[in-house]
Amino acid sequence: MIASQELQQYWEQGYVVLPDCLDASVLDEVESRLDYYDADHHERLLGVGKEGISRANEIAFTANLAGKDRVLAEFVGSDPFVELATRILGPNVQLYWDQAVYKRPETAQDFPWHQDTGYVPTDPAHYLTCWIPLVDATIDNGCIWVIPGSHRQGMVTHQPTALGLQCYFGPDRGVPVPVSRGSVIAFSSLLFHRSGPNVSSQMRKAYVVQFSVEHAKHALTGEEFHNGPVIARGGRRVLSSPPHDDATTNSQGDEG
Ligand SMILES: O=C(O)CCC(=O)C(=O)O
Repeated sequence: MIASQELQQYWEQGYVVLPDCLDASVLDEVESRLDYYDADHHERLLGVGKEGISRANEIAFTANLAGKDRVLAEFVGSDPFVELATRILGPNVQLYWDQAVYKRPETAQDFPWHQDTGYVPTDPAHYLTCWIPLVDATIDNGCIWVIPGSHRQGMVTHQPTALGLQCYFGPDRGVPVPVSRGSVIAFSSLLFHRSGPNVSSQMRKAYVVQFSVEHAKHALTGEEFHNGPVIARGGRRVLSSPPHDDATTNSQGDEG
């Protein structure tokens, strides 16, 4: 899934696009599960308007889905992610976090510049974010933008804003990273990134899947994370017992 040149770009620029590395029929199944959880979450959002960084009719972050869904659990623990994550993080890897991020048509606001570690500080600070589009992500529908090389600054301060935490207010517009369905953007948890408004008439759908070394801890409390299963030990895939599908409850959380 990742060639040496791509690995080099990841370490130098903080991100790399891995084109056409996921199977379309697998993505169909993943998308239908995410649609289900997003619809359920959005229904509740309509009642409250805003919940953390999720806003009804604009953007919904629906988190920790692989822990309760067999299709998603298999997907995040599948060979492409085991290979990618072990190349970047070493032999022992766990799922740190997963969330659907659905940006609805005509969402005028961006999701502001941040590092993923700005939301929850981790030890080690570096983990791997895989941004997986379920539809082609374009400038018009709110693709990811990055500031290449910004990961080298380490963890920086974030300020709260109405749209989410923000770590950069300067003039650098960054670079857009449009990607087609089937591709993955792999980026460092320390990379400054944002997503643009969705001025299209279609939903922009993404699944954000993050992997850390096993035993990663909260940087302030020292507590180990248990948000997801170990997917690799000794560089080899770990087959975890599948969760039973949960068709009645949902969990959400905030993680930029
Ligand atoms: O998908 C998006 O619009 C933003 C997601 C993001 O930046 C994140 O989950 O860290």
